[in-house]
Amino acid sequence: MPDGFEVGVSTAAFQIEGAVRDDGRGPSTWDEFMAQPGRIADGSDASIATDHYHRYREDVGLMKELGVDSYRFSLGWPRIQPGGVGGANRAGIQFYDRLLDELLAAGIRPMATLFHWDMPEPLQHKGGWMTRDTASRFADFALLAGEAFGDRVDKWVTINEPTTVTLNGYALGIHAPGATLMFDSLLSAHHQLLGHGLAVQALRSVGVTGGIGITNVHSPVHPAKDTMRNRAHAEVFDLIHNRIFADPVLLGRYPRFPLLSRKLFAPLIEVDDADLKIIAQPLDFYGLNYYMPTRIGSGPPADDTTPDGVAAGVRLLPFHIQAWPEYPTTAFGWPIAPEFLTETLEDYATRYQGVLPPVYITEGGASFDDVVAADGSVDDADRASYLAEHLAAAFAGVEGVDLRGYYVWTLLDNWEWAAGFEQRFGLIHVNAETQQRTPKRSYAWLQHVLRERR
Ligand code: IFM
Repeated sequence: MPDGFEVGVSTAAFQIEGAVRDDGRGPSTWDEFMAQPGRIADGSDASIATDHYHRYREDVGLMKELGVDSYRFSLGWPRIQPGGVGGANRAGIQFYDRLLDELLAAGIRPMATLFHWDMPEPLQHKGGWMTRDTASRFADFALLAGEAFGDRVDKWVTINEPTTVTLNGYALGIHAPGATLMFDSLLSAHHQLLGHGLAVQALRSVGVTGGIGITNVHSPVHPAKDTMRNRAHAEVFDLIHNRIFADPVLLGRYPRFPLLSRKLFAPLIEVDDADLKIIAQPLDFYGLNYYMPTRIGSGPPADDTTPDGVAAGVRLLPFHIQAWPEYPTTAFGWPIAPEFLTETLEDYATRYQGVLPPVYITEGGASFDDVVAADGSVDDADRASYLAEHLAAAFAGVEGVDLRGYYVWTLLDNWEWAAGFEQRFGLIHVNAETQQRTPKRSYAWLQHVLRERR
């Protein structure tokens, strides 16, 4: 492990906190979505989740025992600003005050994400990220958070994976808000990026002491066949998944769109230059989530399955995502391919040479069908290997990227959005009925690695 390399664990408010009706929290877009029949694979909801809201002390204790340097979590927007406008909900602020103080007392540096997908419902009803005004509302929320926690947060992430929000939430309807706008959803990408830029300005205006960045999820894209058509489709996927989110932030412009698909990208071609200036705020670091590569084939898919769920809209596309039979897969069916973490870093080194701030892998991890033994233990050797291979790739790094850390997704088995409790990514098993936490073998393995380095 390189000297000073930061190892952390990463979570998100809605996936772990529960207590959705406690202490003045308002409903969020996900509260509404998860209540709709058929949206969540196992019919579950996140109203209790892992009850972290009440058990945060125990959870921080487990992180301390694990020996991580930092903890990435998200601030629940509807907990802090229930209606999405106006002043802060005192009880919401107090919860994160307690969490931050507990972390600092445990010697763990806090990384706080402002938006990890739980938007206050009233803002969603006004169109959510399809509405330009939401970007300004988000900046107001950033201001409240900066004022309240700016003296203690070590790193701020404005938005987590705007790609997933646009593609799964607004294009395909797999995630909240369940819209199926296909390419028209690209406006939600622009508004999130604008919200990011305005939030950076807001945090700086209140003088937060921590660094500020954004987190994008990157998937290296490969054509299934080396044909012109296939390469063109892979390029479109690379644009919608990767480049339209990273280029404006790091280069201050949207990528050049291929002539034949320019019409699809119209919402991003017509944007004002002033917006791009706001989006390209100087950053202290850049967050990258890496899970898997994507292989793109030409022609519509044979069925409606995507890596995150089922979406009828994918049949309308002229391309489809193909499997990687040469790699083992996680329980989600995602290929386990650490060499593509290296390729992700190489993509960034090439594309953003000279403008890339220090990088943190803000998420990486895998879901597996863990088996709980009769004595309650979970021998998830597959997760430990996954982490060993991906951490090794991160430690090796690539030239041109100042990689400073890796955050494991995730601390606890949690509520995995549309998959409900079916996909388990945690280092710690959580019994859904008793909420009992049991560290898995992967936890013990990481603990050992972290102890050895000292
Ligand atoms: O659980 C999610 C997280 O909220 C965002 N990144 C991907 C994870 C695994 O799907």
